[in-house]
Amino acid sequence: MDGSDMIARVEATLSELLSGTRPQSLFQAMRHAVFAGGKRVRPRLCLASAIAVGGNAEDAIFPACAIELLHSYTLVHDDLPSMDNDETRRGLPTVWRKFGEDTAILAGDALQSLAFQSAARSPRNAGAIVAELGAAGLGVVRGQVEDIHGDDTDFIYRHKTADLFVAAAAMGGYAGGGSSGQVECLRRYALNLGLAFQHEDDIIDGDSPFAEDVTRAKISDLTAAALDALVGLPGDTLPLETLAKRLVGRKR
Ligand code: GRG
Repeated sequence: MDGSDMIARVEATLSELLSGTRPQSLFQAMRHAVFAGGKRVRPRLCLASAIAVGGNAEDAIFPACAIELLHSYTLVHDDLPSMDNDETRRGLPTVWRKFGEDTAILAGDALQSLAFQSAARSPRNAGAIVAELGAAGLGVVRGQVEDIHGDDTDFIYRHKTADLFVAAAAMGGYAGGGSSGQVECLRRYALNLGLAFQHEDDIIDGDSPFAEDVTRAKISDLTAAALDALVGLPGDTLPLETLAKRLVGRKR
């Protein structure tokens, strides 16, 4: 099965996980959050990490869905009036704008719970995968609080953005049956890629805290460090290499 087939499997599994009907507004809000055109970066990272340790991407489908569900919850809550107060995301009304603030809070909560249910259904190493997801969930909140109330850019990027990348890769590594040393290599890859991704996001949004040439140099160094971390992994690392190259220089 190639990469697009595997992402189609993730989409189908997400649909199944989100197929609840009652209360209708809750599930509509959750589906709006998950099926509104996200790039699926974290699930791709998770599946490709299972392959990089010599495992099977199929075993990483539930973890891949789990990390996308957690990511979706963070976006729903980040858009709320009490946080970023955003009215649109991906060219569509945000969940709170379309379904109300109360439903958006609850839809985010429910997406997070569903993420843990999905992680627990991993056919291999479910306990480690659930723990990894929990660490990322705490990490992203630490990053968000620092973003709202502090000013440590390194801390914010490390936790608000890179923690979910690190968890996606580690979860894929565990699902693929990787050793702890191999999972460490995946974490190093994902940390550097996550930081590069955030710097690229700043350029796309035009709000980089550094001059553009400084940011470009950082992205280049971080991408090189990410690729370097893959050396020695026992499986096919091409999907992770391709992902890194695509994310750097992307348009959205
Ligand atoms: C509310 C706990 C909590 C956390 C919010 C996700 C987040 C933290 C804030 C959103 C704003 C932001 C710039 C986050 C950094 C990570 C990032 C660039 C998220 C967007 O990820 P993409 O580009 O989104 O993968 P798509 O739309 O493709 O799913």
